[in-house]
Amino acid sequence: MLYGYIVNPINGERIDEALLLIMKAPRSFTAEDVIEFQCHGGLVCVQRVLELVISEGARRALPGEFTQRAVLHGRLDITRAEAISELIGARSRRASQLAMVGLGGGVQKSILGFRERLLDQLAEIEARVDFEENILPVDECAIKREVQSIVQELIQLVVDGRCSAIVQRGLRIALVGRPNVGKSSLLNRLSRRERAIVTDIPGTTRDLIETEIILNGVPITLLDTAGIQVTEDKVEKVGIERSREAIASADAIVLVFDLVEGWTLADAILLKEIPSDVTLLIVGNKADRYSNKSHSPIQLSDPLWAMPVSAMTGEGEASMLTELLNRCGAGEIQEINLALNARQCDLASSAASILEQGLQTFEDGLPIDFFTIDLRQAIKFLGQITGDDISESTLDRIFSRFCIGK
Ligand SMILES: Nc1nc2c(ncn2[C@@H]2O[C@H](COP(=O)(O)OP(=O)(O)OP(=O)(O)O)[C@@H](O)[C@H]2O)c(=O)[nH]1
Ligand SMILES: [Mg+2]
Repeated sequence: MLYGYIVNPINGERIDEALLLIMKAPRSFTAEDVIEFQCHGGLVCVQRVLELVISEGARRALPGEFTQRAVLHGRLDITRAEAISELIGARSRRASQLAMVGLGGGVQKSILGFRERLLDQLAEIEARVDFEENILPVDECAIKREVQSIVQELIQLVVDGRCSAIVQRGLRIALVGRPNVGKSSLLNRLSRRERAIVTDIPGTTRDLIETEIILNGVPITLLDTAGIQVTEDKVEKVGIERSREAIASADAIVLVFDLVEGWTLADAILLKEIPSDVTLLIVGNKADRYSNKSHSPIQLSDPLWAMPVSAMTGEGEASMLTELLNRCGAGEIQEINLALNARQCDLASSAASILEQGLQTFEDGLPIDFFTIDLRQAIKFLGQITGDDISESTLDRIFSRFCIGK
């Protein structure tokens, strides 16, 4: 490590006092020769040093270029490289823990394991095809059993992966309901701070209020909306329009109503406005003033159920959140210990379906060497997960999602 000044060679101006770190190949992140300037962190300083090195012939790195170079030089496999991007993008501890498993080679190891097992089956069949006379006939049942179990394990991995995508991506959840039912109070309770104004005047919230919370490791953007009602107030009207936009953009809607007033016609009309494809939870608020003290779901009408909760006392909060996360498909996240990303899930799923299709060979009584075609294809899909069998365009697509300088 060298110490000195960064000097503009044209006019001799000292731009910064800095350290220069020299990393010789292959002992650097990219496995190439690398030098790193460590200058003072201020914006102007860094910018001026950057301009200077660029004017002297260096260029800015492309998004993900460092990691891509590390992969091309064999320092990292593709699953570890993807984990770096996931680690940087992690919005919750749980997301970063899952990314660390990938970075430690967890995804690679697991996929290579499946690949080995399939290669074993392939070798088993092909040995028979090549040296038919000298070996015992192939144990079709054993092969079938092993492949069936691989299919099941791959499917489980895909299910876990799709579920853990929620940890990475997060959810947008909108609190929707008539005025004064306690949406803002609920937002304040869930975010553990006085984020939104609460009054007993209907129409208090007029703008969309967003807050970030983390529930069971799932990053959630919670939206408080203006209570929807018929109004002549110009500002409130705009607020209600925004509520409708929030309904359209959310992953899940919590429809809040007032338990003391009961489920009214106006609530039912509002319910009709919610698109049928969005995850919905109906919540009856002000349970502290409701006679029935049990926290079990309340039947409104067949098939509508509501979770009782009190934004004031917090009763019913835990059951409501568990129900909400379950409905969003995020209930099992704590049990997952390996998280495939979307690209990896697609390939694992393709491998599983081609194997399933191949198993039909046995049912149809076709010669077993037909099955080797599917086996080879499945092995190829798995190879694409770890990058052993990956095209340049796929590589470019993966790295283009990285941030610059990583
Ligand atoms: N007893 C009781 N009162 C509550 C509860 N939640 C909210 N309130 C009261 O209900 C009134 C309305 O609460 P807000 O949170 O402002 O209701 P809102 O749905 O955001 O209303 P708008 O913004 O006008 O649409 C306030 O007086 C709150 O104190 C609750 O769980 N129990
Ligand atoms: Mg409000």
